[in-house]
Amino acid sequence: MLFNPAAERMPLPQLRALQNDRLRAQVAYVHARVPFYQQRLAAAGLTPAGFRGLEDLPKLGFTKKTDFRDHYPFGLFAVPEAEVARLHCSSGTTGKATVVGYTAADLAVFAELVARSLAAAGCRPGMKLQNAYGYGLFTGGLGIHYGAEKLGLTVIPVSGGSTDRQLQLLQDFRPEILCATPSYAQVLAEEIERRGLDLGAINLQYAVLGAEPWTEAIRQQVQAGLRVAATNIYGLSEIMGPGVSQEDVDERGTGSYVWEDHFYPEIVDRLTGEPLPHGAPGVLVLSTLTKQALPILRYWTGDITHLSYEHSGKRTHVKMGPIRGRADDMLIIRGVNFFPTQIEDLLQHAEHLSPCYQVVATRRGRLDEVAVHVEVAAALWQALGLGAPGAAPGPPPDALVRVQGALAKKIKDNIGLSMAVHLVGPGQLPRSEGGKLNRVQDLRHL
Ligand code: ADP
Ligand code: K
Repeated sequence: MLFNPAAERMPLPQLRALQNDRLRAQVAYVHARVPFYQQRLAAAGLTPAGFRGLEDLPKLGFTKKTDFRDHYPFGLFAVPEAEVARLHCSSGTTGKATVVGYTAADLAVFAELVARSLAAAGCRPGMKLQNAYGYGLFTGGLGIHYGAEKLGLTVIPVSGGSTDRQLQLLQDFRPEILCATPSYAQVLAEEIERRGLDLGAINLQYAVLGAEPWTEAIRQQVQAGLRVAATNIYGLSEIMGPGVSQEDVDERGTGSYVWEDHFYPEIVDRLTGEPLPHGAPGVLVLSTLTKQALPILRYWTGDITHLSYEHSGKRTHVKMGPIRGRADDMLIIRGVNFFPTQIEDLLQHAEHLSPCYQVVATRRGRLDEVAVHVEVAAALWQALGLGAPGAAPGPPPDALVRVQGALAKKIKDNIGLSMAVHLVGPGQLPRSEGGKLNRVQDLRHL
């Protein structure tokens, strides 16, 4: 189902014309209202009257997270405080929270784009949605909430965490849809299995997962464990919140539609900042086209992905690939660029291992070392008669040594780095407590 077919299927020439009109208006608007952008435009030799549109956009520098911090809390806002209908903060994965604001009209667009996203995920009016995204300053909870209402869903605003309650509500209220971080959806799937709950008593059909990077390995685990079709929702507070892009349930694995009538995406080189052609991986840079309270031009998301129209299906808008990590998440180990999610890709095809892992980077002398901790699949653990997963380990059985060696070799062959592989029992690694899970510890610079 398309929530807004006229917008979602707009022919490309018309979409481009709309973007140009909206961008020119947004540039004139920030020039008149936001000193920060007035200076930026002047520094780039641009005037609102002379600004031609998309073709002039790369002349502007980037807006970065530090710009939000330098203008904390409301310095980048384009409207008087009294016109701000709501404030949110980013969840602060990378330092001090940044403050964002919305007018009533911004909130209406936010709700519409989340409604579009949920419709693309398979949700239809009349269904119930259990919202396990965190409510509060984080944009996830309320962002999903109002979009779900706009689509005509019944919202169960449970927020993140409280696994007992989540499972109870899934059984008692029988929602068709779950919204959660992928790592928390994994936790719910595992708990259902561990407690031996009957999947028949749970009515889920769709899971809409986002707020942190995830991969096909996790998709498979969640889809099997919750018996759902799981799609990706992407967004960030600085631009809006969840619903900047969304994967279609029938086109899973081919990327997420960026709602191009409201956001203009570019991919740039992470070192030079130069725009890259479609298909090339780089940093996603987003410009808002219709924001009132906090219009942002060329926001450096730090997220690494690529764009492509090749896989367009039901809609004309561009698709972005999965986030391969953040530019600032990338580890450079002994000169090799490495995203921890590459480990996840390998685990997808590793027999006898679960997709629960942790990567720890340390430095011995001048040499970077990486240790990968992975959970053994419960089936193998039991078959080997290894007992309680947390018990003091005896000498590992040959079967485990072989599994460990196979993964170490795979890592070396595919990533080009030798890493120490440590296998642990099922359930031994940290789990999401309802929010984001950090699978990477970089201890090299402590
Ligand atoms: P923070 O930067 O503090 O996490 P937000 O809470 O606004 O701020 O989160 C936005 C970021 O979360 C994005 O820039 C991206 O790194 C990550 N993110 C959000 N959705 C996804 C997703 N579907 N896949 C991968 N990463 C995502
Ligand atoms: K996030």
